[in-house]
Amino acid sequence: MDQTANQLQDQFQQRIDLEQKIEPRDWMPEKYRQTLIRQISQHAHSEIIGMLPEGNWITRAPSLKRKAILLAKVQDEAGHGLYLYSAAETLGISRDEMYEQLHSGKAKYSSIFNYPTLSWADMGAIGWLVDGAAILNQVPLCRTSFGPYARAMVRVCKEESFHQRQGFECLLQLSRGSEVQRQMCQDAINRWWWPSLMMFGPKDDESPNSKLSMQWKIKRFSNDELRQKFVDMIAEQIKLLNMVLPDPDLTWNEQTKHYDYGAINWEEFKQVIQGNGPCNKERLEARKKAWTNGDWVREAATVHAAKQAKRKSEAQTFSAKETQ
Ligand code: BYC
Repeated sequence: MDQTANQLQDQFQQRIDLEQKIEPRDWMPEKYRQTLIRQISQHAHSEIIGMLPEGNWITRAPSLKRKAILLAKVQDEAGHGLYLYSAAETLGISRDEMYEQLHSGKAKYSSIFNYPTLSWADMGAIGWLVDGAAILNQVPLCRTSFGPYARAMVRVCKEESFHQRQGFECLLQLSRGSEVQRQMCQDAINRWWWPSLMMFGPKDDESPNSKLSMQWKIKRFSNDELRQKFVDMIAEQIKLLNMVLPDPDLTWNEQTKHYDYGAINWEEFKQVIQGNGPCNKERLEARKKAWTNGDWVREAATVHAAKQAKRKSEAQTFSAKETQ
């Protein structure tokens, strides 16, 4: 690396250390840009794919109130995807490129959305566990070093907190209901618990991106630190539901002041992120179909924008001539 490049790197790291936000037009190492494009676009894809498992239950919500809540939540997720795609675009990648990466399988999205939603209780479990995990991961991202990502996350987190509360309240109702409802609630918790723990990513010593992401303050906490916070939070909250977590090894450790938990099935995680989870193919097919079906909308919007631009430029030429 020549001296100027070294100086730029040093200045960049100093700015990060001083907690100054990096903005799109600032100098940044190419690897920082690529890491952010990867993480933000994958985060955006997760929001959009994440609409599918819950969207599956909108027509079958048990009451008007529950339907309205679920509709609002799924719409929020579409909004989160859009803020995040916009933040990624400021780094010089187009939205079409990001979609292409998703459709071709090059870009990942969160492993959690490759599991099926089998009962209404899954809507509660997703809200409580999946959004609960998402909040723990995303609140620190409000202070991430890249300005547009940090600002997008502020609004996302406000909405996520409502998502988690509605999920917990949904399960609370079921947990106080009939025996069948209680069983449905426990079954959903059993199925979503371990995949929720996998959302935080591989163990720290097997996380190739963490070192640089922590140095650049893209990530503020490691995967294992956040996972532990999540276990500690949920192990307490579940007591209010009078349900149990499907982990016989879950125990309070008086020395560490944290809950110990059992072994995560990392082979399952690997399979899911390699495309072999229960719903990977179905999820990707649904997105590709939506892209193809939306072709005419994109075409119409492009033609309309070109027409508007032409009219504007003609009007400007006309008024310029008038004033001469
Ligand atoms: N699933 O080096 P690592 C939501 C990949 S949306 C799939 O630790 P990093 C919600 C990782 O990408 C939730 N892949 O990576 C929406 C990397 O592969 P590549 C989404 C995973 O980036 C609707 C490789 O494994 N949240 O909340 O330092 C309804 C090695 O990992 C996963 C975000 O995206 C996974 N779980 O750390 C309800 C938050 N974990 O890319 C809820 C933003 C890891 O090198 N993202 N991989 O090929 C992050 O905070 C970080 O990207 C992660 C991973 C902590 C997820």
